[in-house]
Amino acid sequence: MSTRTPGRRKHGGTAVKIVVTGPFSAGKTTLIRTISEITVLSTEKDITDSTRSRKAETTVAMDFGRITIDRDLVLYLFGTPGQDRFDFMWEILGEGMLGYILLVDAERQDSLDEAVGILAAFRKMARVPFVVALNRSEGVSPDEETRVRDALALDEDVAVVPCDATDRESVKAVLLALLYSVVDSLDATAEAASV
Ligand SMILES: Nc1nc2c(ncn2[C@@H]2O[C@H](COP(=O)(O)OP(=O)(O)O)[C@@H](O)[C@H]2O)c(=O)[nH]1
Ligand SMILES: [Mg+2]
Repeated sequence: MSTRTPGRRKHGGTAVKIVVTGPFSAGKTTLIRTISEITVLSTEKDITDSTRSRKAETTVAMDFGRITIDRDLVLYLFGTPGQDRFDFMWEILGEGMLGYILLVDAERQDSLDEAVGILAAFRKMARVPFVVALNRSEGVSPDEETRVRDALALDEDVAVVPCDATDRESVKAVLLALLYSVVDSLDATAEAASV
């Protein structure tokens, strides 16, 4: 029994779930496709309504991808649909997540506006760490960061990071920022428990 399919948890490693959420057309599907080592399972559907002009298809239910960090840790990435009529999927996808990435299109104000409601729903749903990734941004200027922090009413400990969803290294940096936040929150919990 030595031949094995990679990804099965033979060594008892941990598989964790990370959700990628954000407004319509922020780049969620692209981000997951860029980083996933398996072909991303997307349930895309032709758009027939007025949003058609922005792109030809949209994710109606979810995207699913996987990245192996090492033998002991595998991340499963779930991308949420971005349109209101699929809100009911958020709770299903958010169940048991370790943390989430809120992806926003830095070039569009309406993307940030839409992100406010999505973040409110996610915060209500689960108190887990998250990072805000600004897609299509060349670095985050202090002004830009302040604008995003104010709009989303972010705590100081929430990271705001630049992102190019088409670039593997950039997507890795976003995932790392999230993993650091997770570790920080575990440390904080351990500290609170020890006093
Ligand atoms: N130039 C550029 N285009 C992007 C980037 N991310 C996404 N796109 C494009 O923007 C459109 C929407 O991206 P998609 O991943 O479908 O967004 P989603 O609705 O959040 O899943 C697609 O045509 C992508 O190819 C990026 O970082 N840079
Ligand atoms: Mg999508």
